[in-house]
Amino acid sequence: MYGSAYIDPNDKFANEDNPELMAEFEARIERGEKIEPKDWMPTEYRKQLIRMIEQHAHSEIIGALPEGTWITRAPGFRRKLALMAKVQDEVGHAQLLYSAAETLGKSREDMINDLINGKSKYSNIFNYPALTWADSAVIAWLVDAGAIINQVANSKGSYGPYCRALDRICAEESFHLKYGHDNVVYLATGTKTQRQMVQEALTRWWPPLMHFFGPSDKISVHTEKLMKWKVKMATNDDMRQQFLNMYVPKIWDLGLVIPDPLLRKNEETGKWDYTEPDWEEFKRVINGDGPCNKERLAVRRTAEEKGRWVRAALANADAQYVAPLS
Ligand code: BYC
Repeated sequence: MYGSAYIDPNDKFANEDNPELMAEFEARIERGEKIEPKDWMPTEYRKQLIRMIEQHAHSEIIGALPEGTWITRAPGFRRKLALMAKVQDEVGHAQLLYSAAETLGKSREDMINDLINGKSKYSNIFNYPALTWADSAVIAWLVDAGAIINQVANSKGSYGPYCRALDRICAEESFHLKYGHDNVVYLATGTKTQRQMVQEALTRWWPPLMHFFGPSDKISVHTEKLMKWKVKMATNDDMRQQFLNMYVPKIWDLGLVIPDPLLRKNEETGKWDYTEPDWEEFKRVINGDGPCNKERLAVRRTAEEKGRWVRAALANADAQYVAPLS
């Protein structure tokens, strides 16, 4: 139904682990070479990449939903156009990432099924509602900022198709960031009601933003292996620190209050001190029990069902097929 991957996942050679091949593979990574789809790679590297790229792709299509609900209610035509373009970009990012994951041997159909059946994860942050226009502004500024920090780092990684997709995504995200910043500045320098609205949105999104970079390094499961293979180029805590370093001063400049009484730059360590995020809430949300998980997956299931005839028509799977009129 979907375009299929060109690599054969049943190819024994492609999946078999072998010490000599492993040594050469690790030497290539050490030299900073890119691994390409038809190159030998260890099974675990392939599995980890599929897991991470697939989750990233799901995050992009699910991530289009909270902001997407504001397209019809955007304040003014220019903002509506800009938001439509942004949401369309996010869905395009998912397409790039699904294609990158397919090169590793998992079909797009399997990935989508795993998403809608709740087997695959996607970013915690999109399981919260965008209650006001200011929420969409905070997402576009700060969630995209967090995403850029993660993606710029990982675009220097070892798997060619993922790195090339990230390069292209980052170029588009940098426009999203400017769009989001412009919206937040407008509200933060506006009327009392507008300032209050953006403050409330920031207060709502701060805890999920702190979760966005993943669990602290002390409890992260995959970081060590992924960094060894240069799939991940910075730890979760390093990315969180980089985000705080770049964006806390900008948020404070706007007169906004970050809802964390412990947040401050520690002059001795050169790092930001902050309240430890609630990792129990994080676990609940990423395992399907956040405020909007059910709603988000229901939308994807509906899209999947309603889009079936389009994919069938495109694949020319059934020449007799007649599209429903309503
Ligand atoms: N949310 O060992 P760890 C966007 C899971 S979209 C959910 O540290 P890892 C945008 C993790 O999967 C871009 N789950 O994991 C779109 C693992 O569980 P499993 C979003 C998370 O992989 C529209 C477990 O926790 N960015 O920006 O080493 C509009 C242990 O974690 C999260 C990406 O997807 C999370 N936040 O590192 C606007 C980036 N964090 O799989 C904006 C790609 C952790 O063992 N992903 N988990 O069951 C990554 O870079 C890495 O996967 C992470 C986590 C840094 C997120």
